[in-house]
Amino acid sequence: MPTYLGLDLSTQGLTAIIIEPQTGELKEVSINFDETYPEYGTRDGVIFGDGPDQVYADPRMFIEAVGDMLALLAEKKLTSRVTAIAVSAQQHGSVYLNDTAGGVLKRLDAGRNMLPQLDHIFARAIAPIWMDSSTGTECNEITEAAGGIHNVVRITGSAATERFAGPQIRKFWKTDASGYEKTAHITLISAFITALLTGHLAPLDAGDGYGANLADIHNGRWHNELLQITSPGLADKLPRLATRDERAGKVSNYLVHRYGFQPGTDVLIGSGDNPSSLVGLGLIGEPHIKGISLGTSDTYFGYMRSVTDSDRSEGHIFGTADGQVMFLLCFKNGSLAREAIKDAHRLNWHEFSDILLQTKPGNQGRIMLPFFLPEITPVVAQPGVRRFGGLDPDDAEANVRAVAEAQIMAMYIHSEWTGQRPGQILVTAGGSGNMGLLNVIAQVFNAKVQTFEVTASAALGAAVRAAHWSLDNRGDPISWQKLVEPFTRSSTAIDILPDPEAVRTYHEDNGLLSVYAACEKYHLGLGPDPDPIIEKFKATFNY
Ligand code: XUL
Repeated sequence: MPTYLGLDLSTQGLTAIIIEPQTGELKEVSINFDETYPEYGTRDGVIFGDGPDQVYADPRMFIEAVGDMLALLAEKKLTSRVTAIAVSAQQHGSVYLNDTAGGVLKRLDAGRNMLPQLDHIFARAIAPIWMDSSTGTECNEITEAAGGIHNVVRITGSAATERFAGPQIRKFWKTDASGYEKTAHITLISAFITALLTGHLAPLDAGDGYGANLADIHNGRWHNELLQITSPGLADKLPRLATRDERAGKVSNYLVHRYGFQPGTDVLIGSGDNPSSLVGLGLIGEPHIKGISLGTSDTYFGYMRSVTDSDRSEGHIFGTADGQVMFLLCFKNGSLAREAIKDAHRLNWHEFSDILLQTKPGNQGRIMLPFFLPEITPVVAQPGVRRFGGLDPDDAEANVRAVAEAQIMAMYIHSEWTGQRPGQILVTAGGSGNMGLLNVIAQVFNAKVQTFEVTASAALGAAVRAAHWSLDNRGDPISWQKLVEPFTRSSTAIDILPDPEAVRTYHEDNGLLSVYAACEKYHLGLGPDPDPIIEKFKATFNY
């Protein structure tokens, strides 16, 4: 029976999921970057540059990981029945190739590892990734040249954003003109990994491609004016943009001979991990239920029926596998901030979760702004942790509650522009096993929360995209929801429901949401000292 392979290259590792829709069988294999490739010197999968704003990866590590993963799958005899493959990857990371790349990819010798053969295809040794925030100047330049922030949001779905490929490319051109000159192709990680599978350069999907500040989300094409503003000759260096799932090609002879794939195996265009998670959670076509991914980054996302223009500076619109759009908000200090608090107080994850289950919502008005790294939402350039309302840095319980409440309240507050509040939220990725955190989400969003046994929803989404396209192509179409259903068994016996008393603590007049918003505004220089609001909270809730 046919199987379908999804590969997700995330910030910290590579995961493969193979699904067999007819039997509902699923296999998962993972490689962790720090543990497996210590020679690259990564910390949590990434390499920091001169400051906390410079974050990149070595694309050669990605090649090693893909080769090792395919070898592992072959060893487990999982490759020969694969009918189609799709890639998911951390979004925004840009990869710079020279003009030998196309030819070298085509002529890989199946008797040798991939990396030594591909070592010389790079025009830039590093791939700046989504955690990089070193392009503030370039964002300002692009915004000004494009006639202001509202123009950029209206055209590209996002304000000029530091981690996006456009500002990153502009910085590369400004700081290394000869490196830029030698660059024949600029692609994103999802399309780069796809090219390793097909043996030729791949188109870029709109799920990842719209996250570059270079495309017009209204027609799905690169936007000429923005390309010209960004850097000279950029149009010739970018791949074609595809607005819905399509085939990128067949697996290369290299994959057939080295790893035992069948010669006709289809490879889809790749996509970002968030658009892939949307698929893996069964949210394609479903505008009323939203997703939260608690991975390295925390993200909040949902399917949209149409693009809504708004006066916003935050959040993004990306394309989806079915040619529509989704919204997304990204928070960089996700699991890394939770982990920093957990480690500072010498706790394990069980204890962290128990504290959240046992302590009272509202934390007596004590607030933390957990910006351990520069933050994406809201934009915070200078990292630093701030405490308000008498939060004692040594009080483990109060700090655990403060970090969790801050993160989820920020998610709630900054997603107001997306419109309708969900009655149900599906939570995925590593943090989704943390019951305490799930409870905080249910209370702050006043919504039912569900989680699943398979927490790698991006890899699952990639496998489902492969299956959906393949079955459709064979004239045997099946709905997204039906395909996902067998693989989304709930991980808890009961759904997590909001508790009305707790909801009141956040939402009532003078509730904690207003306290958090005031603290954040104050920190950003946009509002007065929040002390009076903290006092009002305490008076309202009898502290
Ligand atoms: C989304 C984003 C992150 C990465 C992490 O815009 O930057 O969620 O995709 O993998």
